[in-house]
Amino acid sequence: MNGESKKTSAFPGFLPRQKPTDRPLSAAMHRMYDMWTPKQDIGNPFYTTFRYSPVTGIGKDETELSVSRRDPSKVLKIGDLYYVWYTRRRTKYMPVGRFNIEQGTDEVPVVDWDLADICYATSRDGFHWQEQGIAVPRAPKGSYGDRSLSTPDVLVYEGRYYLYYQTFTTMWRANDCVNVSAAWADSPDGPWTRLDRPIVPQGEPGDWDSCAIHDPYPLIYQGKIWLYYKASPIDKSPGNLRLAQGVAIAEDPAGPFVKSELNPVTNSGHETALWPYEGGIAALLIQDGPEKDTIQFAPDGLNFVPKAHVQHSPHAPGPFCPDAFADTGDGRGITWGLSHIHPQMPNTNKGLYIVRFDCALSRDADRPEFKRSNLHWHEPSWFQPELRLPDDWRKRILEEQASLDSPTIGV
Ligand code: AAL
Repeated sequence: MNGESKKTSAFPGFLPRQKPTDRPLSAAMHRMYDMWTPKQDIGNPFYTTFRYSPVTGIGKDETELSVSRRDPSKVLKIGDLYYVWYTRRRTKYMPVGRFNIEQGTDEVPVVDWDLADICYATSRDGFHWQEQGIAVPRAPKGSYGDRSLSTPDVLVYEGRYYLYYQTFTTMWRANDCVNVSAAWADSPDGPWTRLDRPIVPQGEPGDWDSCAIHDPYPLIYQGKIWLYYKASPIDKSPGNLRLAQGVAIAEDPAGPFVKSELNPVTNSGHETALWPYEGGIAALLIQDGPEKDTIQFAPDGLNFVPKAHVQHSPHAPGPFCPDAFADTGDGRGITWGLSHIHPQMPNTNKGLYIVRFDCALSRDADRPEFKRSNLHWHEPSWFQPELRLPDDWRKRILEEQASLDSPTIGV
């Protein structure tokens, strides 16, 4: 080349489908191919936006009582009817808060999911629901599960229905320490028989799941019952693992459930929704941890990798997932479900309520309108209480600023 250096041409505007090998690539462009997809959000089957709708029957409740409906299960369709199970609390008093446990009584809840039962509702269209009442009530006073049952999810196995839920005895426990038990029925309308014992027990002191076993989420996968759950350790020192997800596997819905030795299988997430996808399992991780607000995929149900970032994810999503128990090895994905939201401030005493979300995570539905990125939020979102800078922070920031903000160097 007679000493002339050959200048690489600029990167093409049209992203090549294959990773270019004839030019240097930045770390970001390597990731574009190795981790994400050159088809970008619009062509990424794991990317979606979410749209929300109010629902009737189990949505916002205007009664005088302090009412909460939250943590919806997966939605099942049985004949023409959709079914959902959820935590319902109806108390005369509002929760006193997790720092006032000693103020909790048989009538005064400590947290929003205290003094609750497992309720269910049915619908013909997924928007209009009829509450059918309590499916599984708390156990009689003095027995296991007498304080609160919450955060259910549902399994159908060999023609029987199983509900798994957090089971609080005597009193709501500090740090939400709790284990999971179950009930079964021959019909989705019950009657339910409670198995009044821990089905997924807490780990040993020192283990990552020694305090809370939360958010049980059963699927049938590879011929067995896979029960995913979120957990946390007793020791809450900074630096300790918080809110990761594990899985326990059983051949019988009543257990024994054997915890995977790979647990935890996620490092993030909160009330994670999961669904069979192709030959593996997809998961929507929200709210907590370094990989919050991502959709992940594990080809073996265990080794999850982020596949898309999402925004404004549904909280505690319970998707309609017709093949959750089919174990076809060819999971189709999801298009909608139910989730919960906090009512508008300052109406917090009302507890949470259920809404519907729609999305585009199904291999069978083409929904380009859900594939937009570059979303813009309007005033009410920016200045809602969780985002607006509180007055006392502002005061401290102004004080700090006086010493922190040295003059711009070089002017
Ligand atoms: C939720 C869930 C569990 C917790 C509480 C009710 O976000 O993680 O269900 O116990 O909060």
